[in-house]
Amino acid sequence: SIPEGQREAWKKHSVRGFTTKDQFEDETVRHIETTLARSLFNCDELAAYSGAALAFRDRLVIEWNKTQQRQTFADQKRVYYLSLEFLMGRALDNAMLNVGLKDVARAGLKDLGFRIEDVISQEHDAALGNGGLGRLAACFLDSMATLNYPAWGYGLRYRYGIFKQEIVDGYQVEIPDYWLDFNPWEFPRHDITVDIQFYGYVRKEKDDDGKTVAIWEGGEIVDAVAYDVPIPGYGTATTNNLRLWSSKASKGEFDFQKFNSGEYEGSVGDQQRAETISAVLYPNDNLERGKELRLKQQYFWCAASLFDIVRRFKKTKNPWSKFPDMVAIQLNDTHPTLAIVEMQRILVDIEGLDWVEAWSIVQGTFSYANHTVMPEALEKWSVPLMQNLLPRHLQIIYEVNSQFLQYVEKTFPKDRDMLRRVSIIEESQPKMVRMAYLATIGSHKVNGVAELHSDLIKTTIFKDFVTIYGPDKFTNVTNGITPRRWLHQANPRLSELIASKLGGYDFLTDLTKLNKLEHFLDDADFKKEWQEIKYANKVRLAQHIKDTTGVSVDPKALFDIQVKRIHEYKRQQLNILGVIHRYLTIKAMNPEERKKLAPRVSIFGGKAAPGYWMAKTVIHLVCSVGEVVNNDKDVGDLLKVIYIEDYNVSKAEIITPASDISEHISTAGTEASGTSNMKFVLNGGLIIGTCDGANIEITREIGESNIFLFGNLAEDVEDLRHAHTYGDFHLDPDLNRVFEAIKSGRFGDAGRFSALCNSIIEHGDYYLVSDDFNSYVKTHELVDEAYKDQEAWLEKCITSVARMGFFSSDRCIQEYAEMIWNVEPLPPKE
Ligand code: GL9
Repeated sequence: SIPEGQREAWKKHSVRGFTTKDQFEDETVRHIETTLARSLFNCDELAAYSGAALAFRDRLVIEWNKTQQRQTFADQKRVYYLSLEFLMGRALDNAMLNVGLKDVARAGLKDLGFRIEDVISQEHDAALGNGGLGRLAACFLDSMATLNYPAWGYGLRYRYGIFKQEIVDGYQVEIPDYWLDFNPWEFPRHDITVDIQFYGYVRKEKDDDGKTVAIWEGGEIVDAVAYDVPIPGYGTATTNNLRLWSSKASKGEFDFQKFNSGEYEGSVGDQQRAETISAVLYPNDNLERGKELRLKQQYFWCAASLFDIVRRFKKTKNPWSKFPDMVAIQLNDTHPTLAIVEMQRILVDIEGLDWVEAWSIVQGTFSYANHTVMPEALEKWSVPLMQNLLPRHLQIIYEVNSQFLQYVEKTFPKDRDMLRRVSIIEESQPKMVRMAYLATIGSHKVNGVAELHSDLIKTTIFKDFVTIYGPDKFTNVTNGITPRRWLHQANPRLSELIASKLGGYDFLTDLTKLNKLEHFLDDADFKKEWQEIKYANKVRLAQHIKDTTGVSVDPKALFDIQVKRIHEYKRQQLNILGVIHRYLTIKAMNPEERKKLAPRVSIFGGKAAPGYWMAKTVIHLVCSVGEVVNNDKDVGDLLKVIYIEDYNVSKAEIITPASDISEHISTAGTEASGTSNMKFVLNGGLIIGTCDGANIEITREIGESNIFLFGNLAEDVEDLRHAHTYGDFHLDPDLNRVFEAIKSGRFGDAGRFSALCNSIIEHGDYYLVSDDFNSYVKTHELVDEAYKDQEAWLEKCITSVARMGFFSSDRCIQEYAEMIWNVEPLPPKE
């Protein structure tokens, strides 16, 4: 650091960042003119965005540096959140709001000739995630910073995020998302590079004390380079760090031999192979495919993060036994489970601790959140694959397993089959490593993400582990969402209206304060304004629909929205089959009957994994039905069917505030939590949903009369499926009518939809579409009825918002901090 004598000079010149409109304009124009080399003659909206982003970035960096210093000197426990996905969305709007300078920026940009909305919308979403799991990680980062927790995120810096979706002739087409052209929010740290080893072999050797040590040699080395992203808290100076690793050919490895001998292409090829590791986000949601490159990604990221965490710990000069008192590592699903093995390897092979001591440090450090019980999503890696890529790690896994099984055998000598059931190694052909078991054994706490889900994991996938460890190792932390992005940023007018009634914006950091809104249920002006805001949000969405699809929808109609990844268990097929039923019903009505109907707009959105044919068929069916219905003169505005292309975080910010009702209709027991259900209700929309995931707790909080629940319960699903398999299956008659219409070619070539129809009619209806169809249709009739009474509807919406306090990710993070991580906040000095 700088010697005492020169520090005054530093302090004098130290950057402070703007606070006034004038200073904001100074900084923005300076960046446009010098950093970007543009002028007032060629400054378009993108350049204005870039300039404003750089001005805000400067401000963030100042507080970021201070926060990092404070956290280093504080010598207290930190949290590391390991996630393969961070679905951040846009950063500028969020930064403006979190540092409290959006109004300053709006006025400044206006002076410079720009509308702030146009500038903000220039930004490319940071889309390093698939869906709920990645967005949860992003909400958690916001809450951890807002609550002043010393917390870092660790992830991968994918060159390509989730693909962009285009709908061409009613089919999904995937376009690569190259998003790094201009990204002012990341800081490359070329000095922070970690060597990551793959392949090779393990040699055993006796050390000086005669102890056998394992030495992992050979193979190849790839460099992990750190890229840091500042994460500003709301209403606090705390600015945490998200560190993303990028892969690069190691300097040592770059083949100069080839290079010099004229094999230029070969040497560039090596370079590219290394860079492939962090090149692309796997686009699957709730599905594992077991590709070697994916395992490479996982190890690359875990090893780099662990090296970084250990290096930081070692600087504190604490003994190893203190590691769990200084470090909490949270695993977002099983994707980072190799971090457990890597930690054990570092402690035993490199630091020379004995096995048992090392393992207790590991268990004290890690905790694991499970996000799904669906069998096809549970990670398993083939033993031969792991043997080849990570030979030493596989040995460690076998050793962990052997000690665990010895313990189980001793403790439960009567249950011989238990060993087979709980073994980390599945005795299949080839053998497989069960990552969820490894994560459970290596952690001190395991949690589910909503009450039902946390109960389910204890009775299904982890049943034996509850017997082995006792129930206390397993707990629940119900998911949450950040009210900063999902209310204040997405719905600024509603946020402002609420603030005007509650006397300020305190509810944004203590969401339970919303409950005071119930006092205003008789306030006519308040209600009128509430309704106007909802209408304006619908007008905005209608405009977006018009601009992108060419279809006009009436903002006065009931907007019925289902936006999320397309998956059979989420049952978009139930929704569209219900829409067809509605269409057939309208067609069969006389004009008098039609007049009594409440007009509807059925809105769908979401990406299908590129290899998931059934999901793609659902998209095609929705588009095909839209094509017919939207052009049917008999129907007019009574029904419109819309597919919104390329659903992502920034689209969600437009869509969520515009719903009257949203659909969360998964087969009971399949959706671990869902988080968009929370977002929609927080924005004054009602829900039609099944008794699944967080819907159940939402119902408990807002009251049964404020939600439209339908369908079979989780506890009955198994029996129903069993019945189907043994021939006890009766296709719902209304649903049969819908299938007849599809088969008759009314929505285009029926052959395209036969697999989808047959999965329900002939192949066991695994997701119980037919079993729930009648109750679904009936419940939609209740929705229609309820919507006719606008006054009562509005009351339901306001009451629901007032009772949503529980679903803030702040509450959720506090539960993790207190029950699982045992970390304290570190607020900035005033
Ligand atoms: C998910 C669950 O399916 C959701 O119900 C849950 O809300 C989120 C967050 O806990 O996690 N698990 C999962 O694999 N995905 C989820 O959304 N899918 C991805 O986003 C990859």
